[in-house]
Amino acid sequence: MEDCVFCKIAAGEIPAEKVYEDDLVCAFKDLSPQAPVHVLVIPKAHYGSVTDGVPAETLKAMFDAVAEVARTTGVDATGFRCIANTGADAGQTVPHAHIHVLGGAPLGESLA
Ligand code: IU
Repeated sequence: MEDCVFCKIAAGEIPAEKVYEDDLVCAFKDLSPQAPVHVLVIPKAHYGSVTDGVPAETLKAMFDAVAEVARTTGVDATGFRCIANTGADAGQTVPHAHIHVLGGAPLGESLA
């Protein structure tokens, strides 16, 4: 989608520190990390949120990417949090579906 920052990151038009990529999804380090490990997993195609008609195959690819990121960053051993802020009350600021992967330290009540 035109003027969507995450579409541009997925397309490589805006630089980001990508840590995983396949045909359907990519994952990159959050610009403003809220934990030692803070990665965003996004579909390459544009959906406004995780509940905006994302096909099952893409949702599976997103969670497979979460597992892969957790494994490669090591947080699978210590625990991590997945957050998908959806809509205004949740504080979603970027209207492109994404899952935050947070870990690397005890997270307490912290929310992305
Ligand atoms: P949220 O769930 O929509 O609130 O999260 C959006 C996240 O995207 C937030 O943590 C930002 O720091 C992050 N982000 C980014 O990593 N790179 C960007 O270019 C932009 C936002 I815009």
